[in-house]
Amino acid sequence: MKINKTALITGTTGQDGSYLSELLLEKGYKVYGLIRRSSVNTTERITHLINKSNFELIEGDITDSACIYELISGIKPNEVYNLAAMSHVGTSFKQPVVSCTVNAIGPLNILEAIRQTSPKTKFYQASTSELFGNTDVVSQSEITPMKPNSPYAISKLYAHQLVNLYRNAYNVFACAGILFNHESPRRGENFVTKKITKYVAMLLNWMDLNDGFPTKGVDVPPLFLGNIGTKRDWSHAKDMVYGMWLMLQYNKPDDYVLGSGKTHSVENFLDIAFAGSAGLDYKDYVVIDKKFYRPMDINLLCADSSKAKRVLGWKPTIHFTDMIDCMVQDDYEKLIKCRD
Ligand code: NAP
Ligand code: G4F
Repeated sequence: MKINKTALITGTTGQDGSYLSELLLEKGYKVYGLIRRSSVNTTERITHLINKSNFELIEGDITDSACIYELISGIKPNEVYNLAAMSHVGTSFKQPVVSCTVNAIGPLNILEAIRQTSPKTKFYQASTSELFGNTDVVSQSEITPMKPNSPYAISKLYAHQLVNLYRNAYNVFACAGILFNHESPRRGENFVTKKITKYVAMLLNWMDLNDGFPTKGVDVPPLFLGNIGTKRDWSHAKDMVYGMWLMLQYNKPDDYVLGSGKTHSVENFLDIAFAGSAGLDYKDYVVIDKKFYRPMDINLLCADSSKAKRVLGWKPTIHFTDMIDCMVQDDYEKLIKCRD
């Protein structure tokens, strides 16, 4: 059944924005995607959507209150999904002001524009499991105390609290999805999962073209990584964007944790990607480089998504190892295409 609704997605050129755009277009939405001005092309993840009649890209930046005000008052969309962010935790230590401006002031601009000009618009905010910091709670839920420990997480906490404020003080239908890590072939290049799967694909490609196994430092450069002892709860981005949509379809606004409920170390991820996909031992290729350590990190994240399951009927469908396989496979296919 087709739904005649309009949605504005910020961060539409990003991993989640591209999958959410696909999902909403499939559901019959008119989708407006916010895209910021860049000197290079940033539409790689949404090239296949650009000529669709219900998809329109609008140039703008969430830190520009005038631009956001004009946009929301003009379109008055049924739903706004704020996915735009400076989303790299490590980078936020080096660019704290930009992180704060985009991740905290950006959503404030959107919520104010909604409150002043389009109060019936429903709002989704991309909150994060980083909000929990290093907690003693083994499985983190909506009621777990938040102890953010990076500029990224602190800026996201401001936005998370805004959602609560605008919901309670102004009756805005605002939801925050406290999402745990999620990955896909469209994951940004400098996140740990993508660094690993891209490297494994490069090894597979080398083995196709040569006899035997590549030697680190001779045939291939090492894979430089930081702290591989930390643990994350990883899901596939496609499952997560479906959960975002469900939150705005429910009859009452609320916050929800989304995650798989299973935790793995970066080292586990390495093992599966190297041994499972290529029959190789990651220890032969990885070099630990302090450059990739953060001033503070989170040791362990693991989601308790029982509320989302109970209220929204949400559950992840793509298994951790299948997600790794499909990321390696996709990176490998891209390399094969480059051979011709
Ligand atoms: P991503 O791939 O890094 O995408 C971020 C998007 O934000 C890009 O489209 C980027 O545009 C855009 N953007 C950045 N600054 C902007 C600005 N000032 N104005 C307008 N757009 C701007 O992130 P993602 O992985 O899809 O994550 C989506 C959201 O979920 C983010 O808010 C992230 O913090 C949050 N989150 C992600 C995860 C995860 O594991 N992926 C987990 C929890 C929460 P360009 O293409 O021009 O850079
Ligand atoms: O892949 P990461 O950079 O993801 P991180 O920091 O968990 O953040 C992601 O998930 C959050 C949700 O929990 C989102 F809010 C956020 O926007 C982002 O999508 O790092 C994962 C772990 C960290 O402990 C990091 O220190 O991997 C460790 N790591 C080890 N070597 C590395 C590297 N991380 C990166 N990016 N690069 C490395 O070389």
